[in-house]
Amino acid sequence: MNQPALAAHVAQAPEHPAYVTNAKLRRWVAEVVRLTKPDRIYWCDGSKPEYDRLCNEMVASGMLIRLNPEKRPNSFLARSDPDDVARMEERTFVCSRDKEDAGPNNNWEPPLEMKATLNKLFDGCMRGRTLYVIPYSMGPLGSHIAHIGVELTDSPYVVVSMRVMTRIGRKVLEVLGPNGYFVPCLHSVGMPLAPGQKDVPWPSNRQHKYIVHFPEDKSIWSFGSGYGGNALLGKKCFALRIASVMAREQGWLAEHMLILGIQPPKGRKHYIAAAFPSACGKTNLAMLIPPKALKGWKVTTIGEDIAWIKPGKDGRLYAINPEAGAFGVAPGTSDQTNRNCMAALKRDTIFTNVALTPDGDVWWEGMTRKPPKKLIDWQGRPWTPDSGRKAAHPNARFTVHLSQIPSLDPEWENPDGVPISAFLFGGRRSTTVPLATEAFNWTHGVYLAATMASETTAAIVGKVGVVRRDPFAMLPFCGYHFGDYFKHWLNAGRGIQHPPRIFGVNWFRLDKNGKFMWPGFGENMRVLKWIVERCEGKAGAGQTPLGWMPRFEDLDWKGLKGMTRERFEELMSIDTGLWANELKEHSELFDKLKSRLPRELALQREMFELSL
Ligand code: O2Y
Ligand code: MN
Repeated sequence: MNQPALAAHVAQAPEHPAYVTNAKLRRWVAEVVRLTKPDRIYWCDGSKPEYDRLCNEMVASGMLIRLNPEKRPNSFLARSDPDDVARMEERTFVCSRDKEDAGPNNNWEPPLEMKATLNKLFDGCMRGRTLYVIPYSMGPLGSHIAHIGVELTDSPYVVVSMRVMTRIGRKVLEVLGPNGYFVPCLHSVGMPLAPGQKDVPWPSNRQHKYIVHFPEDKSIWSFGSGYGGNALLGKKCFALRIASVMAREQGWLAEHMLILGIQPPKGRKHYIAAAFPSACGKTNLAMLIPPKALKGWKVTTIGEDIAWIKPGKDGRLYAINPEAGAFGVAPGTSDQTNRNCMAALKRDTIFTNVALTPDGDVWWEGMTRKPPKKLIDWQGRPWTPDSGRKAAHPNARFTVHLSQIPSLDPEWENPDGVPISAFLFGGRRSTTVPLATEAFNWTHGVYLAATMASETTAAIVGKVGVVRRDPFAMLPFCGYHFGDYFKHWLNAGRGIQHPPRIFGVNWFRLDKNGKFMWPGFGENMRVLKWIVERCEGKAGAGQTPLGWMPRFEDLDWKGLKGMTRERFEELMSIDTGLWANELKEHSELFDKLKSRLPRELALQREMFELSL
């Protein structure tokens, strides 16, 4: 029986299903039950009936709204607390024993003090609720690149989301076995219920929020938020912050990268892993549809957010997507910007903080040119186009299984991963940074990635349009000192026989009139084609102080109107004044990291300065 009710606040170990053979897991669950004092404990088996039952329970409790089954079969809308709408970087901590190990890129508190704070907050925090045990695998079950985590949570929304985003349940425990290693991930919305107290649709703790990582223990504690990256602990917390620490210790890479396949009309398929900060259109790039004029070129999707990359026996790097679903930003997604994604969202999708149409469907800004005449907004209030506010929250999300994406690559679950031909690094830069560059060599590529930056958008909390240095798009996600992380990357390239080539891109440069100079979306295929051809030694490039750059004649312009040689040259131009300022900012970044900055990168900066 997989559903024993737990007598409230028992002091002894709770019952567990017979198939739970891992003694460490049983002990840890018992310990957490004693601390958090849930009314019930439930071991998730990961089945579809379990998913359906939990969704129905949430519909009954008001946490989910079932969408019109004729418009969006098996799909739901959740409305979060207005205070709980995004990842909270200022409440995210990496608590290594030595502060220096966490680096200036992380919030830090001494681990013992943090554990004392958390123990107080977690004491009795699940009263009146169910503790769900979610065994999950990041990566295909049993893959040598995959790792197992177990999340304990009091949120059924987290359970159903984890079933979409990862592989969960009994099958994971079979792989774990009696002695297997797992990352313990403890999560609570931080809102216990007194006997008879009515629950709210989105429980969370308005006063205390903590998303905490202990890199030496490899454990995660998250309190107070039920949203996204704060609560689905397999994603940013495990697959990036903790995994980046594991990767450094074990000689692999855990990266904030999409993985896509590019099939030329003739010849072999290439896989590219690409890092972009949040709000740079990563999901759109991962599901790109090439322009018809580039006949025969195809793009396939392996992942749209995270890559785990390990060296293969043949001297190449191999990547898996550790996730099984996408938790993507809804606003801006449309048939024009991402037709594959819109097709994926037609059914079996959990939407969070989007608007509801009168006929029980969803809508968000950018989905259609004209908004519907009437909606219910993300906070449940009546909305019309002249309300003067957004109908969907700018960080509204969809949670969808990757198998629903039409462009999914047949190799997406290959336990050995796919071989990576190139790494791509990009940011949202309205000035300064040209459309495309190729690094001269691995060290130069690491410099390019270490110094990348992006402008903030409305989807990121804080000021809009501010340039933020975001090395490797890992600023909020690297679980240790960035100086050590750069060193690890330098070593990763040296240790392999066939390192991927490294490229930088910027789709977002504006002209003097504030208009995008590059059409973006499917047209990005022209740059991807050049990258693949560079990997095959077929495409030309010009040498510049920034690296190798495509000249007008190096890109395929078939079918694209309006890109003249002059316009292209403006798009590729290097303004030495702006680059002098850029180099100053590189120095400022390196100064912050100087105690652990690899010398090679400081030298690279000096050489760059001389070449400008
Ligand atoms: O706001 C959140 O909780 C989600 S953040 C996120 C989600 C999916 C993919 N990427 C990101 C990100 O911030 O990079
Ligand atoms: Mn991301």
